[in-house]
Amino acid sequence: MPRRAHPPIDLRSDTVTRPTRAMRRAMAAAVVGDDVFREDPTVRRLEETAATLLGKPAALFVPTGTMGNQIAVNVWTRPGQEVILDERSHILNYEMGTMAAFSGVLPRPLRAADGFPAPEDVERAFRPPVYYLVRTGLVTLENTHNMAGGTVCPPRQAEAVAAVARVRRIPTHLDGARIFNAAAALDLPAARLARPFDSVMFCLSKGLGAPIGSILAGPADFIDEALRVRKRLGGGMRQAGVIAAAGLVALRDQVDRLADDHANARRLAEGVAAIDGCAVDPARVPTNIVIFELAAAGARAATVVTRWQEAGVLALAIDDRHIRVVTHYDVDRAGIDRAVASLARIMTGVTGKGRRRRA
Ligand code: TLP
Repeated sequence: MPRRAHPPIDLRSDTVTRPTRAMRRAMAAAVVGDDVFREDPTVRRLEETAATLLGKPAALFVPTGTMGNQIAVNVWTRPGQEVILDERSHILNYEMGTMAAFSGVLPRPLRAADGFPAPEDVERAFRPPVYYLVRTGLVTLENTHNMAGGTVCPPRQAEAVAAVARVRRIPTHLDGARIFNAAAALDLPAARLARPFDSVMFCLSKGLGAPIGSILAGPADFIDEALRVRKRLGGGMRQAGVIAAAGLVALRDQVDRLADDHANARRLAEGVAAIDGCAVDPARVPTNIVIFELAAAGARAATVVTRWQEAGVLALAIDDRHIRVVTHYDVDRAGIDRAVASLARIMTGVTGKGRRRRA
């Protein structure tokens, strides 16, 4: 096997980031206690910091984004109710049917081009108040929207969706796994994007680079109940300060550099758009996720991903024609350029095309 000049360029997800040196130092030095007794000072400090950043009264540290979302679904709903969400949302597609299995609720998926249902569509999805019809228990939005390509919800649209729910006293939850990416793209505080929603989840373990952990934030009585549900799910952790310490560093050091990941994603999209047989509109890449289409006849995503991997670049085939790449702080601009150059060579092999089009 020839030795590779560079380590692999891992663009499968921003979850692959490894803790920074500052995070490892903070983890080693963390003051800890038993968090099931709520005695871990580092966890409590992280929860307070996160609540403040999101403009919510309280917050809870949870092991994963999935658990944070599913706790919210469980606390807000009753079995037999419907949850209104986008048809490509993470809660519906990538959380293993937990809303049905654990909370006994039905999804009510809506279609939306950018991943954000219009307030009129949400309004239409509410059933008339007739006793024998199913009731809506929760409305959720995802921002940024992963499978729509890291799209950012216009704040007015989020406010309008939350407003139609509020009129009917239906709670709202934001899957804000990448809310800080949305905030960076809009140059607004995350609290502004969280404001319309009763509860919000965000991940420390994605672009912010912490090794483990997410935050669920909302009203104090909601978080009291969320604490019980977290324990029920087996998410009560003990000396969790060792990981919360990394989360605190993530919030201190990593938020302001997310814009670099966005610039790299745009650069990657521009490079990919210039390759024959690949299609993506770089103007529609606002954050760190690029989903491009294989437009050339005969090109299959799985084949291209395998060849790219052989060349040292990791990406995800999301269906037969689409490939997702995600930028993060472990891949710099030079890595992005190498990834694009290698894709151009592969596309030449796959389609006989692949030459870079002249601008
Ligand atoms: N997303 C992961 C995969 O599960 C797809 C990724 O690589 O993007 N909400 C959103 C919008 C997410 O993108 C994810 C993870 C989650 C929730 C769940 O977070 P975890 O993986 O911590 O359970």
